[in-house]
Amino acid sequence: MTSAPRQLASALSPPQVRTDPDSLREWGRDWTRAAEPSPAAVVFPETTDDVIAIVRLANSEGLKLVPSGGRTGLSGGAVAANGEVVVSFDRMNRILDFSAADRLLTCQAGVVTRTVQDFARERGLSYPVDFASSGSSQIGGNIATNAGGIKVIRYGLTRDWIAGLRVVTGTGELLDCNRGLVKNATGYDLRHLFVGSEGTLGFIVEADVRLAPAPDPQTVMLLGVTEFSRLIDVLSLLQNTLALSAFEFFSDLALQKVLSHRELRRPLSETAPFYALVEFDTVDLERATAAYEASVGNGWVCDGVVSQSEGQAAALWSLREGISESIAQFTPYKNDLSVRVSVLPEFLAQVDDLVAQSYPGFEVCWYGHIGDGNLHLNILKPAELSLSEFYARCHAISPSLFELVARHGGSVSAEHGVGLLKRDFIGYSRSSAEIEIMRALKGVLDPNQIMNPGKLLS
Ligand code: 2HG
Ligand code: ZN
Repeated sequence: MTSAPRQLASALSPPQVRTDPDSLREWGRDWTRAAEPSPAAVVFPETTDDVIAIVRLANSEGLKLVPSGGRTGLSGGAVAANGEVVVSFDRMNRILDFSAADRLLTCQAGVVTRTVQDFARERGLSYPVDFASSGSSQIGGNIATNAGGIKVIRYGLTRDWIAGLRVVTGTGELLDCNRGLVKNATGYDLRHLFVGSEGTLGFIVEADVRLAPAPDPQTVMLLGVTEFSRLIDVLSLLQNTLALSAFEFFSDLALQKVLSHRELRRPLSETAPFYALVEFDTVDLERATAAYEASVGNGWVCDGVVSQSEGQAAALWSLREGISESIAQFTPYKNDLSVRVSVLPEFLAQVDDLVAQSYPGFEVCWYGHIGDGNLHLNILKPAELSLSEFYARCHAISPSLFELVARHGGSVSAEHGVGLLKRDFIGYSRSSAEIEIMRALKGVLDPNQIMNPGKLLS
């Protein structure tokens, strides 16, 4: 062992430190394939004191630390490509407390999202933040990126469910932020500073997570939509008619990729250029059916299907949730854009034009959480292009796309975080004054710049 791993092994215990090539490779990266993992070691703290010891050692020995949760990130936030020490939260995976009266659970950062959801359900409650990666993403990573997902229009983002945080700052100090309080008007709410900070200010070690009442029974409807712009008409009509839990969309290309990857049959007898997947309370079924018929009458929708059971609802959801996994083989160049919903019609029309001009010959997969203004635009790599050539061509186009986002007051990373991949583009969504304040805050909480260096801020 070289000196850093040896020092870590003496601060922790030897089995908590790994340096074998397979571990370095596995824990050294997330779902992005942009940079080759090359960490010096992976450490597995088991307690908050372990995390404090690691951060103190890093400060005194000049080690750089990269936090690692479920490694499902899509912006390279958990990539360790420069000899950093990866701090994995896999062994800090316990639910520590539950209070029915407060509707709160307290857990360590490494608890998997699905475990939190199941725990809540078994107690007649729910944790309503949900996404395709719930089975492997960890709560600490969700908080560090303020993860969104598929139910944002009804339930908001991860931030909205975090009632308290314990954080080890970049100086090794333990902060106990907000302690699960509903009301606490005592100055700056540091809890919210750490939500979305991507491990650049400190490591989240424990969270108090708010739980919701169990949801009423839900029905899913899949609609074939005749034109891109009609998605917004269908959204407005349904939103004025029902309380929606989700309004997602995907293009026919995205559907084709899922169908062939999972060997499934088409869900509708008619093929449409776009599909909307809508979830709502089953009690509203009659109103949803009337809205569907009106949409067909207006020529916005050409076909549709409504789930008759939980199994059918899950099968329809899998068409949307399976997209990311199904296109991974094409090493897509990912865009995760958002604008205000009111701006969507104009924004989408302009993105559509730009994409048609800029990516002739490339397959462009559209999908996302259109109900909250979030669009995932994935450009698929043609087999004959090398990865570097493909990335270079996409990078050349990104400034025009991001100009468009900036002109519409949008965000260049709606829910995947900035990490490495969007770092150089953050100026399209944040002013230089804001970026300077972010740097100053980092200087206070991480003066030696040891926490996830190079991510979010350059
Ligand atoms: C989703 O909405 C995820 O499916 C992944 O946020 C998006 O793969 C993507 O670009
Ligand atoms: Zn998404």
